[in-house]
Amino acid sequence: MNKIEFLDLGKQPITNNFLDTQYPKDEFFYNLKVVFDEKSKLVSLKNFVPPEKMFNETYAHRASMSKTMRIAYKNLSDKLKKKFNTESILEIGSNDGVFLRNFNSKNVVGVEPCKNLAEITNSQSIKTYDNFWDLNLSKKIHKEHGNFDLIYSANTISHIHDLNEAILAVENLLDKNGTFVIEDPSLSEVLKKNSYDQFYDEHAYVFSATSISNLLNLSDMEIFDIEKLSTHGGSNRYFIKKKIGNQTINENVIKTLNEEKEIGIERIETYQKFSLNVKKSKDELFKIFENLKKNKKRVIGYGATYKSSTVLNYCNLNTDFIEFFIDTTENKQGKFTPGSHIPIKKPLPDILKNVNYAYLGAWNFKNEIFEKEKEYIETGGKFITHVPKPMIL
Ligand code: DWN
Repeated sequence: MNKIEFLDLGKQPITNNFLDTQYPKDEFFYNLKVVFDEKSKLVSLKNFVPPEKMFNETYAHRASMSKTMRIAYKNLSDKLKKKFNTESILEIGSNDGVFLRNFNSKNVVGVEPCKNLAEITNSQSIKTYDNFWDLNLSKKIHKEHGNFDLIYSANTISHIHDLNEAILAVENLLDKNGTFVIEDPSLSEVLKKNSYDQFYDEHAYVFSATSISNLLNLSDMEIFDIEKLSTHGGSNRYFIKKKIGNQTINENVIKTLNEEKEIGIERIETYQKFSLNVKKSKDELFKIFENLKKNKKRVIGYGATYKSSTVLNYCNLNTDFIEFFIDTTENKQGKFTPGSHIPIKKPLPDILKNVNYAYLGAWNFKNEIFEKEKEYIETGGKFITHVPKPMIL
């Protein structure tokens, strides 16, 4: 038994289950516990939630809803076009096409198990398979499209439970000198920022370069470059090749692995200390909300993110403390946050009038939000965050 439990975030709902009624009778909950595998150094949820419960035809998250992300994907596609031969591109977890729509190549294919999202890209002439990523699908795509010279996947590989099969399925489709690019939240950043809200049902894993490298050791692929990104609260972008491929290995790889060693990514004690910081963060955040309630301040939530579901449910924050959330995603509006049952509203022009505090559910878009809400800030409106520690901004 190599897996050691270090964090218990309590009873949690399905983060994508934005509710039609405020108090449903049959809401699904599971115990959100996090474990560290001493052998592979992988950090994962102890209990995986069945994928069909999470990724279905009512999937709410639309990657194109933030300007920051639209720009980030446009810039990335320009860069990849320059850097690699991108005649044929496959994206695993293509969401609403925010990345693929930047390409005009001969062979652009998406994979997206959430049927409502796959429908969007299929209607934009981006061939999209509405299936889960596995070896069978990979073989089917191979028959229909052959090999790919670029396989890209952002915020998806960490959602797939059987990582060995997911990697095999990529190997099967990747050209000899092709590049597999993945990006996911970085475990180092989670530890540094105490951003425990990166743990929720969909995030079966939070990767480090160390764990990705150990995982690839079981395959015929290896990392040849790593970029650190500010997106999604701090992510890593891994460039992966076949061992027989002709790409050279950048010194960033060893540098990142060494940095991770220095912060103790390979040691259970690091995670036990993190767990204590998380408990402290919960108490401090709750005190802030309690105090504001006592002083009769108007408090709302800004960005009903999946991440914030972990915070709200772990810290027992509900409509006693947060009047409502605002969110730009249409299919969240008019609904209620999972587990915590807080109404979600459309951000109409005057909605922040007379609001004193806004809890930043979308803390990862702080800059974009602060830029947008200049008037609110200038007229005395404040934000609350829990990252890197609970505070008023
Ligand atoms: O990995 C995942 C990430 C990429 O997306 C998925 N498992 C699910 C989802 O997680 P999330 O909800 O934590 O992601 P975001 O991108 O942090 O969500 C931002 C939310 O905030 C969106 O619902 C849009 C909203 N928003 C807003 O209302 N006003 C965002 C901005 C920038 C704004 O100005």
